[in-house]
Amino acid sequence: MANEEVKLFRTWSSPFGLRIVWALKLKGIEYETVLEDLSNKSHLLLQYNPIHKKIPVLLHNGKPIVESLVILEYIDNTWEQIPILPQDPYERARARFLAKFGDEKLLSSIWSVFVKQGKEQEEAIGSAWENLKILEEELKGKKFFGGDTIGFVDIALGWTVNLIGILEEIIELKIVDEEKFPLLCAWMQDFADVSIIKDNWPPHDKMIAKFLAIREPYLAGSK
Ligand SMILES: N[C@@H](CCC(=O)N[C@@H](CS)C(=O)NCC(=O)O)C(=O)O
Repeated sequence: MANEEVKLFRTWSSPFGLRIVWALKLKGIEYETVLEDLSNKSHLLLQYNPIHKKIPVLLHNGKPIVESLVILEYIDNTWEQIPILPQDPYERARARFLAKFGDEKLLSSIWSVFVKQGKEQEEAIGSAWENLKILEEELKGKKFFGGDTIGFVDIALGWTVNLIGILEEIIELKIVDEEKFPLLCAWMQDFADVSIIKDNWPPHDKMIAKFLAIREPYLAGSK
C-alpha cells in the first residue's frame, strides 16, 4: 500500500507505545513518530483519543486507533505479512487472554512490589510470583509464547523484559530469578536478543531516573 499515512503517537518511555513500535518494525511498515509530553498533551492526542486521552494512538490514513492491544490486532489485520496472532481460533483466544492477563493482573502486581515497602511489599511479591508462575508454565516446550518466533503475546508481555529489570535495580530486589523462573528468564534473554527489540529500548539511565522520581512520593507516604 503506497502513500499511506501511518503515524504513531507515543512517549519515549511507554511500554504500551513500544508494543506498537515492535509490531510495525516486525512487519516492515514505515511510520512517523509523534512524541507526546503527557504533562502537556497535544490537541491532536486529545482529538484522537478523547475518551482515555492516552498514548499510544496509531493514525492510519486519517483514522485513529487507540488501546495498544487493539492497535496490535489492527496492525495484524491490516498488514498481513509476518502474522503475529495465531491462525487457530482457540490459540487466538488464548493469546488475547494472556495479553489481557499481563495488563490486568501481572502489571499491577509487579507495580505493587515497586511502590510498597516492608510487609506489604512481601505480600505483593507473593502475588507477583503467582502471576509470573502462570507465564513460566505457558512457556513449557516453547522458545517464545508464539512458538519459534515472536508473536502477539511476546509483544504484549515484552514490557516485562525491560521494566522489571529497571524496577529491580531501583528497589534492589530480584523479582524474576533464574532458579524460580528458568523458562521466563530464557524467554527474556531470547526476546531481548531479537534485533527489532534490542534496537528500540528506551535509554536505561533515563528510565532509572524516571522511575526513581515516580517512586519518591510513595516512599514519602504522600501517595
Ligand atoms: N490500556 C492502554 C494504556 C495506555 C497508557 O496507560 N498510556 C499511558 C502512558 S504509559 C498514558 O498515556 N497516560 C496518560 C494519562 O494517564 O493521562 C493501552 O494499552 O494503550
